[in-house]
Amino acid sequence: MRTKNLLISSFILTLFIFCVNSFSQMVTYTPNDITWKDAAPPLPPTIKIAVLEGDPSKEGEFTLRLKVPANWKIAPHWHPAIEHVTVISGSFYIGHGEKFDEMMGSALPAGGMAIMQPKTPHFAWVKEETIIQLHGIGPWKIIYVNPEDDPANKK
Ligand SMILES: [Cu+2]
Repeated sequence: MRTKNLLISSFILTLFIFCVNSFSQMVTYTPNDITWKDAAPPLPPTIKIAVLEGDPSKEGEFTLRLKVPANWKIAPHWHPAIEHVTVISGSFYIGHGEKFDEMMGSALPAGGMAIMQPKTPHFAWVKEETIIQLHGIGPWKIIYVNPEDDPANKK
């Protein structure tokens, strides 16, 4: 009887571990599952953020989405690690360089993508509300070319 109970409890435990592992091995989101929060520096507070995978402030893979309001722009900056930007909705305008210049940028429509190698200076802007997805390897940081552009330095 004791052996039978032990067998049943170890079976239940195995099933439980299997279920927990299955959940962490596959995560799915529908657009309605995504919870938006106000962004914090180094992002301006007008942006909404949703972290889908990992913790961008820590080491390791992360995936996040940013909902950017119409007529927003970000000053020239770079990231310490590779960054992948995928446009989910709207249009994202992005340019390469240390000076903000709309003539030096190009539009990425929904479905478009940009890949920035570490320390590549770039700037971006939108005309309509736009959602982008960023994925890369943390810790994710924004280093502004001009530190006064960093929302963390503004009072
Ligand atoms: Cu960037």
